Amino acid sequence: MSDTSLSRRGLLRTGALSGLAGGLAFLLGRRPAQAQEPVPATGHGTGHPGHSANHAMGVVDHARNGFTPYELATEFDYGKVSTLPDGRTLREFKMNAVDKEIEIAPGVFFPAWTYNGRVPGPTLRANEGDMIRVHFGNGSSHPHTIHFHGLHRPEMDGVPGIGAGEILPGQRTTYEFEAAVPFGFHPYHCHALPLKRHIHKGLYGSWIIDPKVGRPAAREFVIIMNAFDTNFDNENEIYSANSIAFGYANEPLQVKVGELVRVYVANLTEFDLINSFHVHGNFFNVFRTGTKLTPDDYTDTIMMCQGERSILEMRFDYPGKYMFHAHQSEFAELGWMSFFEATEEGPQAQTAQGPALAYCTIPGQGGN
Ligand SMILES: [Cu+2]
Repeated sequence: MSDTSLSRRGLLRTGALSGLAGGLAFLLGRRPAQAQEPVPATGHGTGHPGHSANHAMGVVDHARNGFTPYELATEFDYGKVSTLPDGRTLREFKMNAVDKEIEIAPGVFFPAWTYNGRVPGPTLRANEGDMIRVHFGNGSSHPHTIHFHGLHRPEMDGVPGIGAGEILPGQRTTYEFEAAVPFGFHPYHCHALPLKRHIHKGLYGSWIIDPKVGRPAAREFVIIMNAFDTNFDNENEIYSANSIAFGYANEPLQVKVGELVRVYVANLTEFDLINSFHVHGNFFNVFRTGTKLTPDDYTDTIMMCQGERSILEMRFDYPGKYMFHAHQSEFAELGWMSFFEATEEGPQAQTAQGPALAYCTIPGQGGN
């Protein structure tokens, strides 16, 4: 490979990528907000390349991507809702595979395959027991499928050779699930071959099945841990929470001090065996796969294989910024580094981060 290609080792060694260097500068070089005793100059911490307090060394063009990091974390697609003759709720979703170049770090473009033009794909949401129809059209240049984790008939599994099998470019199919079960947090992804390439190119997302009894109202975020092999050497160069390197370091996820925060975390990283989620200054309850209403653990770090997921619940007791990141330090340095920011007043509707509330009660469910 040439010296000028974007290699993982090269990035780690030189910090040559301005956006990543900028992100790191932001993380390493920012000054504490409150006054502190001056530290005598020793030479340490000065003159290091990349240790500038200025993190505006490049920004991702979210408008060009067609989505913002905040939207990826907080938008839910409840589908088109109707009532079946037997009284059950039917939710219909539209999913299209689209080839689309996305900017994953300032100036770093990735030729993605997407569901509905975004990576990760839309977060679909239903209530336990709803009938689900997903109308899938392949507007991409390669055969694709959607394979949903959940309970369903084999012919609706979205794998090659069974049921509709691979959907060719220009073709359509409908995946129908007689009941959204089990409640929890589940991934979906393309299962066309070669599988690792189809997943890695961006064809994945998640769906939430809310339990019939509901969950306590909370501020909710979806975090898909993913990564990008930008030079196609089967090794990732960029890591992220929801595709944008340092996306939530530059624009922290806003929460209100003391409120319940629920984070749906899944690992869809290809090429690496595991990924992990670690929060600073806090601990969370872990609901593995979200399929029970009692927590499985109380910790500050979880690790996941590809396809694993958990629902995390926590509260932030003090105002300020709380780092969260992969506890594989190398992943963190290559983009999977983020912040929650807790304030007494909570997110304000007029901020760039949109509406103040993102509570979980959904149309068709009691409490809304
Ligand atoms: Cu595919």
